[in-house]
Amino acid sequence: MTSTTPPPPPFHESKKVVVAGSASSGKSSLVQRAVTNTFTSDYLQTFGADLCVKNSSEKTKYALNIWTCGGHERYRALLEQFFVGADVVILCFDMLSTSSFQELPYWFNEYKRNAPDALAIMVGTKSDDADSIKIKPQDALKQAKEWGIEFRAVSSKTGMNIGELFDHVVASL
Ligand SMILES: Nc1nc2c(ncn2[C@@H]2O[C@H](COP(=O)(O)OP(=O)(O)O)[C@@H](O)[C@H]2O)c(=O)[nH]1
Ligand SMILES: [Mg+2]
Repeated sequence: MTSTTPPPPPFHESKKVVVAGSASSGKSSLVQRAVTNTFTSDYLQTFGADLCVKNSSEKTKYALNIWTCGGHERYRALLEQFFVGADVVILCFDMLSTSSFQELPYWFNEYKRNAPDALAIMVGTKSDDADSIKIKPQDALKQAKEWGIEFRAVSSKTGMNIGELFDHVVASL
C-alpha cells in the first residue's frame, strides 16, 4: 500500500528582525507593507510588541520573525527583551519629523547595548510626502556613515524601496 502522507514542507530557518524607532515613525506600516503588501492610513498603537512572520519564498531562503517595538516611553523597560538575539535591527525614523530623527541615537544605543552583533540599517520612512520632508537624505546619510551603517529611504504608502529593503535584509543574513 502506498502512503498518502504529503511530503513535509521544506525547512526554512527563521531569523529575528527588530523594527525600532520612535512612536508614529511608521514601523507597523513598514512591516504591514513588507508582509501583506498593503497600507492603512490609520494609526494603531503597538502595545508592548507585535510579531509578524514574513515567510520565505523561492527568492528568500529565510523566514523572518519581525518584531515591532512599541515606541512609547512606558514600554522602554521591555525593549531589552526584543533586541536580544536579533539578527537584523531596522532603525526607523520619520523623514517628516525632526524629533523622530533626534530620537534615533537613543535607538542606536539600545541596539549597541542589546544586539551589537546584529546588522543595523537606518530607514527613513514616508519619503512619498516630498513637500513635507524635514530630514534631508544627505543628513540621514551623514549620520548613518558616522555609525557605520546603511541608510535607505522608503515609503510604506507607495511601497517604494520596501521590497528592496527586505531583499537586502535576507541577502545579508
Ligand atoms: N505618507 C505616509 N504616511 C505613513 C507612511 N508610513 C506610515 N505612515 C502613517 O504614519 C502614521 C504612523 O504609522 P505607524 O506605522 O502606525 O507608526 P508606528 O507607531 O511606528 O508603528 C500612520 O498614520 C501611518 O498611516 C508612509 O510611508 N507614508
Ligand atoms: Mg506601531
